[in-house]
Order: sequence, then C-alpha cells, then structure tokens
Amino acid sequence: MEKYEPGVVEEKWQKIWQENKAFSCKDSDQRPKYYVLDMYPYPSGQGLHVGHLEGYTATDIVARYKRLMGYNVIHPMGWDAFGLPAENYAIKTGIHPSTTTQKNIDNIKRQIQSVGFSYDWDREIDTTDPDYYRWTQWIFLQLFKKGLAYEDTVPINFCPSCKTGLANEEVKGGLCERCGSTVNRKNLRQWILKITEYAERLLAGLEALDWPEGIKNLQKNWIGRSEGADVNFTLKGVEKIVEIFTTRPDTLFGATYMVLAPEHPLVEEITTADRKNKVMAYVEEAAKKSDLLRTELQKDKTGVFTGCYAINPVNGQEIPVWIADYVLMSYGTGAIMAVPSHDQRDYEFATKFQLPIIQVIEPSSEEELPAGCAFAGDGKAVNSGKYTGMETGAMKKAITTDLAARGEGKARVRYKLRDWIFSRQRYWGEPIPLVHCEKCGVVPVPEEQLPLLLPNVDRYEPTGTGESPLAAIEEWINTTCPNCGGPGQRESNTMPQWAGSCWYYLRYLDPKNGDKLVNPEKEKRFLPVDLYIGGAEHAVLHLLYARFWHMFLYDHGVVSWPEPFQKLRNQGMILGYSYRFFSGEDGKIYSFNQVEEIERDKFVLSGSQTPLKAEYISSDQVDWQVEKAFHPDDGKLELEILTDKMSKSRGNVINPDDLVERYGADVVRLYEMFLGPLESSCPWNTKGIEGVNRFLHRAWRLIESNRENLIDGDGLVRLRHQTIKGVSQDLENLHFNVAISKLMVYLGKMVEVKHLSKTDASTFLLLLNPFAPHICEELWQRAGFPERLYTQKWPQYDEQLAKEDTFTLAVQVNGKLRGTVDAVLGIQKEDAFKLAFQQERVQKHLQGKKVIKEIYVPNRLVNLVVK
Ligand code: ANZ
Ligand code: ZN
Repeated sequence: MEKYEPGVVEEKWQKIWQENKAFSCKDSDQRPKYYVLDMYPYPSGQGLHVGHLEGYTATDIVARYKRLMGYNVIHPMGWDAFGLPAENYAIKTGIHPSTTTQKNIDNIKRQIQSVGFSYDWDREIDTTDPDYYRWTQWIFLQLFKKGLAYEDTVPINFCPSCKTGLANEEVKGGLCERCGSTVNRKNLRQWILKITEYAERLLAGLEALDWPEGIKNLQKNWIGRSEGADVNFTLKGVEKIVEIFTTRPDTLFGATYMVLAPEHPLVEEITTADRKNKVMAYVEEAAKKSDLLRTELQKDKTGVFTGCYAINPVNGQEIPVWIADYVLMSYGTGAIMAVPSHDQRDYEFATKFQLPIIQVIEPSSEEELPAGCAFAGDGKAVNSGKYTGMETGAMKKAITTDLAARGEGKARVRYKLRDWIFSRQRYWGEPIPLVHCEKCGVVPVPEEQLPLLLPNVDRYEPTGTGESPLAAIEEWINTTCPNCGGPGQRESNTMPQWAGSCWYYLRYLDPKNGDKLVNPEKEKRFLPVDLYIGGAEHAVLHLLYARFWHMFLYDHGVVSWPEPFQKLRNQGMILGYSYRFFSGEDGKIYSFNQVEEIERDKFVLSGSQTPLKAEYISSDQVDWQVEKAFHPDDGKLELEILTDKMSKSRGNVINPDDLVERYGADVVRLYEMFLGPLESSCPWNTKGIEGVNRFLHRAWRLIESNRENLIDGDGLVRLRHQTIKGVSQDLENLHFNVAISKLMVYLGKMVEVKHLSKTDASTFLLLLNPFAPHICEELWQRAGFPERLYTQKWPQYDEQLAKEDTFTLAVQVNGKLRGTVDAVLGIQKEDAFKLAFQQERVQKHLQGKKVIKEIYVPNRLVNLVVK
C-alpha cells in the first residue's frame, strides 16, 4: 500500500487540472449556468490568511458540486488592485504602485492555486489594468452624460493622515476607516455621484433578494426612508418662509419653538442686531464639528435664540426661532419645528433653555406617560384643536391634507442616503476622464480616447492642498479641450477604490472584449450572480455602490437584469489566538505563532532556546476551551487565551502556506469548513486540524488497501442513500460542517465492513470530492474508476432507501409500559433516555420520585426504576 503524500498528490492534480483547463467555463455550453462569485481580494503585501480562504473554500465546494450536478459553472477570480497601501508604500520607498501590486498579485495567486481552487483563470481581471479601467472610466462618462455625476464644493470628511477625502461610508465613529485618524471637515471641490436618485429603487429592490436579513436591514437603515411632511412657517417681521421637515405632522400643536441648522441660509438675515455677535460665534463653533459629533444623543444640547419668531400655520401661535447644532443642514430642509413633549432631543433642549412643553399625544391606556422624558409613541391627539381625539395615523393624514389644501405644506418622503463623494485626491486610482476648459466648462474625454492612462510620477505624496499628485504633472494636466481645441486642464482627482469593484462581476463574463464592456448575449446568459460569498463588512459600501451602478447600467440597456447578486451569504470571521502569561517574569501578549511549547511550569517562544518561566501552566488546561487558567493555590490569574480578529498588528495571523506545506491543501480546506457554520465566527485551532487530517489518512488507507478487491455487491445501501441525500441537502444549504460529519460517519461504517463495495467507494469519493478534491481524484484513479473524477456525475439517491430506519421504543417505569416513541435504529443509550424523559406520561410517573436505575435494551426499550 502506498503512503498518502498530500504534497505529491496535490501537485500532480493541480497540474492535470490546469493542463486540461478542467474548470474553464465555455460561453457556448448550453447547459443551465451557475455563477458563483467571491469578493475578490485586495492584493495586500501580507498575502492571504486563513480567514480569506474560508469564503473561497466555500464557493469552491459549491462550484465543484454544481459542476457534477451538470451545471455550466462560472467561477472567476481577480484583483481589486487600486488602493492606498500600495500608494503609501510608494511614498515611503519610491517604488511604483504597479510594481508592488504585481508582486502581491503573484504571491496571492500562488497561495490561491496551492489550495486547488477551481477558478477559470482565463477570466482573471485586474482593476488597475488599463484594458479594465477603460470601462470603469466609460461607466463614469455615462453617469456624467446622464447628469448623475456633478461637481460641487462641499464640506467633506477629510483624513489629515491619508490626506484625502472619504465617503460617509468610510468613516467609522468619526475615525478614518483605513488609518484610524480623527476625520476633519474640509471644503473641497469634489465629483459626486447622485446615488440618491436611486434611493427608492435601492430600497425596493432588496425585497426580492435572497440576502441575510442583517445585511438587508443595514442597507435599509443606511438609505433611511422617512415619510412625513414639509411644513411652511412664516417668519414674523422679515416676511420669509421657512420650510421644515417633520415625520410627526400630528404634533404640530405641540411645537413650542423652531430650530435652524447653524448653516441655514436664513440665519444671518433673521438674526436681530442685538444677537448678531452671539449667533455668529455659535455658527463658527458649529462649523468645526462633524455631523456625527453634533447628533450624538447623549451630548449636552447647545443653541442660541435669533431674536426672530415664526408663526405656526395650524394655530397662528408665535414661537421663537433658535439655532442649534443638533439640527443638521444635510438632512431634510435644515430646519425643524421642535416638539419637546414628543421628541427627546427637543425635550432636553427645552428643559435646558426653559422653553414651554405642551403635550399633544396621549398614550393608549396600557402605556404610561413617561416622566422626565418625551413620549415618542403613537396615541390619541389632545390639545390639538379640531383634530383632538384622532389616532396618530389618521391625524397625520388629515393635517397633511389640510396643510396642502391651504398651500402651507405637503406630504414628503426623505432619505438619509447622501450622494456619493466619488473623487479622491490620490495617485493610485482611475483618472477621471474629464477636461476643464475655460470656454466650454467641463468636457468629457471622447470615449474612443479611453483609457485615459495614469501617467508616471516621480513623487507620490498628495499635495495636502486637496489636490492629487497628478496636479503637479504639467505635461499630463495641461491638454487641449476635446470640444473647442483650446487649452484645457485634466481633472486631477482619481476615483475611489470602490469604482472598480462596482462592476467587476460583469467583466468576468467577457474579460477581453475590446469593443464593449460586456457582450449583451454573454451578459444575458450568465447574470445574475447565483451565489455571492464574502465578508459582512461590505454591507453598505461595495454592496450598495455595486447595486447602484448595476441599476444605472440596467436603465441604459447595458445589462438586462435589475440586480447583480441574487443570493448573498456572509462568511463569519476566523479569529486568531494570542496568549497572555502572568508569570512573575512576563505579562506580555504572545501570538499563537510565537509560542512553541507550553509545559507545566514554562513556555518556550519559537526560535528561542531559553524557556520562560510561568508559575503554573498545566498543559492539559491549555485546551482550546480554556480562556483563563488560575494558580491552584492562590487563585491568581496565570494564563489567558485571547481570541480576536486576525491582524498583523495583533500578531495572531495564521498563514495558510505553512499549513498547506505541513498537512496538504485538502486537509486545510476540510478544516476551514469543519470549524463551524459558515456564517458564524470561530477561532482557528491548529490542534483541531489533526482530526480532519486523521480522517483523510483513514480514507486513503481504506480505499488504497481495498482498491484491488472492491466487490460488486450492494454495500451499505441505506447509509449510502442517506449520506447522498444528507450531503446534497447540506451543500444546497451551505451547511458544510454538517456534511463533513456525515462523511465521517459513512467512512466509519465502511471501515467496519468485511468487503468494501465499488459503489460505496465511488460514492464516497464523489461526495468528498468538492471538499478534498486532490485526494479524491487520486483515489478515484487508483481504484480504477473510469475517466477523471471531475468529469463525473453527482450520485443520486432513492428517497425510499434514504429514509432513516426507526423502531418503536417502549418506555417503562418500574417495569410497567408508560409510553412509546419512534426512535432511529441504533440510537445511543443517552439519546434513548432523553427521548423517554420527554414523554409527558412518563414524566407524570416520575414526579416526586428518584430514578435509581436506568435499564436499556438496545432498539427495544428503556426501563426506569424509581423509588
Ligand atoms: C417634529 C417632531 C415631533 C419630530 C416629534 C419628531 C418627533 P427621521 O425619522 O430620522 O427622518 N429633523 C428633521 N430634520 C432634521 C435635521 N436636519 N436635523 C436634525 N433633526 C431633524 O427624523 C425626522 C425627525 O427629525 C423630524 O420630525 C424632525 O423632528 C427631526 F414628536 O419634527 B420631527
Ligand atoms: Zn473648450
């Protein structure tokens, strides 16, 4: 019997697959298509870690399964290669980002290929390739021509460290998502995409998508649809009208003051002379704060009175007009009516500045009117003139209709979604194909001149004045106007990294097309993506932007399907470990990789000869279930095992290269899937890998030692059909870990039989193949089965034979029959007792008694002896 050597086997089959283009997807193939897509990686210098491989393994399993199911599977891979790290590296070293990027791509491609993923490499794309970004630029031009890209000088989120503007989606808790610096406000000329024009459709389209509810909700909240009304208030004295937006027009009788955002255009005009200084000082202060800071709920409310009064259109009441920074200019109309009794922020403000609080909604009887805060719920109107007594919903409608009839307001839907700030003041991105001409204004670069190439520069530093390094290259920046031929200047901003990933899934369908972004036939044939797997962190960024571009392309006939990704699943995060030792000598955190050995009273760091002393570490306590270990005598904390997101800075990254080298790709793939359900976050545990390693070695031994004596008999008929059914269903539901367990049970039974049947051996290899394709191909060949495994058909099961065998379990208490229950043949003793205890009639007979003995007759009865 030959020994299982994963290294040899895997190299052999990867070569065969590659030489035969085993996984290439033919456009002409008329079988039903299946498009399974990964979120393509950014080619970072660190390469991939085991977390990246989880999603890629999952999609590969599905791709291989669907191929055997008879689908024409398209499973491509590419590189999201524009981005800041390569540019920052260039700033430090002077090495061109394309050089670094290529090196990183080569490394990651090597890593991916070493795991045996069945990508169709003929479809590989790279977003920094001019033949690719030509079409990114082309889409931008279409957006521009349709009026969906506009230029504006706006206060934007500016990261002082990255020296570039950021989209709202890229700011997390007031910090730059990339580098963690505090983000400032800065007025900059920007290119902006009108994603808001698609707000309603982006929302409505979610309905039909098979996406995790969590992601759908994040998008819904980000789009933030609010139904309400715009209401006009006349300003006393100045004869101006201020429009406010409210979601609660039913509370109009409770409005006791009005607030304008400090940036509101009327502020200066309406402020009375005696208040000018105070008001202007406040406006200046507010300009320094971010929207996020201003709207924090806990924040102490500030504001100033303008001296002006507004007239409430429903009752003619005069209410004071304040300015306060909790009202944002970027939402609604930048002005609100304040109803302190029913809005918490207004309540706090009114309390602080001693403004009147008038209740206009009465909670329904069960609810109590809360003390010391606003009642924000629905109920019955009180103190509301002719509307008094109406329910909230009905009153909203009635009062809005009445206001509209008098020309004092109208129903209005508003969205939180803001337009997408699309320009970056950086070098390593797609140049925006526009020319500024003094005579003609902004002129698009003619489509036939695309791609507009990124020129070489000597220095990569952003200018920090808000212009990209491109602005300094005179021979590039100065050009002629495509319209009048006069002198013009190129746009110096580049596109954000999201641009390329907005449409990459389209280019895979037709990666080499020089005339069109994608051939319409191919697009019709392969869209939409049937399964898209990636991290949940893209919920409102990539996944929203891509839907927006896709809808735009749909409107303009480039694609024929309104949504790009029909089914989406998120992979959980694989967490890394680190240790923290509390010996007298040491209290530092060590990464998983750094610790070579742990013994009772010492631990040894990798590459170190001298063990560090720990007062007490019991090696059997350092099990992966253990989070903390305490000293047995004094109870002092000795060792803590921390799990956390894998990252270079935490030093807890697990590199797949070492694992593939040591165990082989098949073991790594299996283990990635065996960690737990795809969607949950689990810690990586290299010890646990031994289990699946043993499983594969066992499979090898079984088939290899029987391959010359396989018999023709029926074999394990029922178990085989059950396993086919179970594994097929698990694959449809992406329950990979469950499927592997079933294969382990099947193998266990095959090992026990005297003569292994051909059918069992071949079925097992077919079922295991998507998970561990190399070893299965090899054993398939060794066992003398026909052709190659990857060209075979997925096994079918017989519903009748796949039924689990059951028997009637009798449950006795003190020898008397007290119940029966259906149980699976071969049920374990503990499970049989569990079933027995669940019986209501049995429970009755156990009440107040103690079980002193449990008797089990396998596949027949349990008897509980009680006293
Ligand atoms: C009066 C009122 C009474 C309100 C009440 C609420 C409760 P959403 O649901 O987020 O859309 N608002 C309007 N524009 C604002 C702005 N630019 N800055 C800060 N707040 C603003 O919230 C809409 C509500 O937020 C509006 O309805 C308005 O307060 C406030 F019992 O009007 B409401
Ligand atoms: Zn011109």
